[in-house]
Amino acid sequence: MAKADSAVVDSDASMDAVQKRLMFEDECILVDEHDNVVGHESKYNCHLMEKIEKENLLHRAFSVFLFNSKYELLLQQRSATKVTFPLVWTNTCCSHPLYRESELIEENYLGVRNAAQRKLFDELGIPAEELPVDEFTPLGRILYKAPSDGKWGEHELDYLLFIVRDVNLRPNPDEVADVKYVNREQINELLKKADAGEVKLSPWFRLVVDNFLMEWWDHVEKGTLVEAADMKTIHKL
Ligand code: DMA
Ligand code: MN
Repeated sequence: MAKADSAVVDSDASMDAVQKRLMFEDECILVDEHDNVVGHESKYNCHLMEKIEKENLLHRAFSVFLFNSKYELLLQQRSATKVTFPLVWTNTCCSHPLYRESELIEENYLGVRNAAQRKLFDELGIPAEELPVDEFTPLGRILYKAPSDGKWGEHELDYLLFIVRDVNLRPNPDEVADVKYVNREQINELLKKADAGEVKLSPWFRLVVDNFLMEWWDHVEKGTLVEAADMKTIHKL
């Protein structure tokens, strides 16, 4: 076995069994920089930094921002067993639409909405009935690359979905270490702590916070989210 291959196998041996299964079962959607579907690839390969760099692999993703009726944002801390970005605090739920018919539907962003509904149940135990797919408002798309550790990272075209809804939570410990609702002041405190190195935030959450979140939060409160949507631009951040 070549040296590089044996290194891959060695570090995979310590990977959490649930996360490892998803790495091979989940088939992500490959896109070009304009979000045209160009193929599919395992979640495992899509997140290997070496492969991302060599083959310029870019995959489609989504990030949900869920607010309650007090307009507080639900954050999650990723579980310690996540392969990428363990224990970082981030927005409500993130994952990938998969290369399957129901999640490839582009009309009305239905594929991404279906994937969001699926993962909000898997990660946070929120029943699908509490999250009708029509209630997600897609606000924009960002394209970013971020290393996690030496081997793993992200290179995604990420759909940002907002939803205002009171829900019942049953977080799945395989995915989520902790959850909390935060208001704007609490987000600002969290940013200060992150800047001081006291907590870790995910890179994509930080990009959304720094570029869009406060303005979009105004729209959440005014009930004017659709006015904030720009689904034409792909923001390269
Ligand atoms: C991937 O999230 C998506 C973004 C926007 C980073 P993830 O690593 O939580 O995916 P999954 O829940 O499928 O492991
Ligand atoms: Mn990803």
